[in-house]
Amino acid sequence: MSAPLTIHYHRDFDGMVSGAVLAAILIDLFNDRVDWKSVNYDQRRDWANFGSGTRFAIVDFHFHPQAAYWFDHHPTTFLTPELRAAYQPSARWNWDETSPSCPPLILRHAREHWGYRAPERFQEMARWSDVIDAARYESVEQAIFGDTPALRIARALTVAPTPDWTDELVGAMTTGTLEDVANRQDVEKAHQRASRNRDKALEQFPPTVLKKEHDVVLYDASSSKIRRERFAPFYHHPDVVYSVGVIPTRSGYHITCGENPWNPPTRGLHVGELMEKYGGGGHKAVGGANPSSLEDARKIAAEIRDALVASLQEG
Ligand SMILES: [Mn+2]
Repeated sequence: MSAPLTIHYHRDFDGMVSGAVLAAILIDLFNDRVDWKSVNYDQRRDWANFGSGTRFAIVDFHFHPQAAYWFDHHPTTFLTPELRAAYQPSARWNWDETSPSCPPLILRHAREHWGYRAPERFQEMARWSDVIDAARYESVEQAIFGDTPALRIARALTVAPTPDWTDELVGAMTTGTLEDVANRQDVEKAHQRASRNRDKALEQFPPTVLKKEHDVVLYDASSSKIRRERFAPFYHHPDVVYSVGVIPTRSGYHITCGENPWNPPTRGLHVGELMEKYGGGGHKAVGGANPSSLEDARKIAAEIRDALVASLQEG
């Protein structure tokens, strides 16, 4: 019998569902022995030796040529051109950067290559993965206050009590529904704590606003005392088209800029390309940069705000 397979999954909602779905499929169809463990960005540093001497799979994370199974949807999945060249779609590998999240492509692959029929609970998890990973919420209220089981779990993840907590939840997802997982006492407790953080963040946002004019809101939330809620700018200012802000990171400051998903620009700039001018990047709708000082971050955020206003006025 072959060695057990470890599924390394990205530690977020769609990564966890990906891990659970692949584990259940491999157990179901191939009677494989599997376990699972989250992978994080620090592990990219020695990527060539990742998993060395073990049998492993990777889901919702960077391509690795030794992976027995690999599935991802991130456009940035290949760390080098050599790794890009080493990838070919196969019976065990698939990459689809058009997929809003990773689980649907695993389910599709399993159906097409292995004749797998996914139970409704996995289809439900895949649908919510798309909503959460691609921020396809119906409204800003749903993004912030939505309390379906998937959204409760996703919010609970923001206050994970230990790094391996997600491994336990992935295990629960292999056998239960989203509702079963969301109703666990530890998830409920984390969700309550995360909801209190959210309420605090919403309360703290208004005084950070520096300027709100011409459909763009500019804010400075660089103080480490300010809690962050990703969509707070659009909750308080649903009429704006863009938000630009400065926020703290573990080691410095970050400029974050994005379209309002519920009031997007009719034309508008490519935010990621705008950020590239400042050493950052991103997609059309959202991007960021990490200037070297707070002073630079503030100056650049104001410049970006001006560029967005100008682009909207060109209309
Ligand atoms: Mn992910």
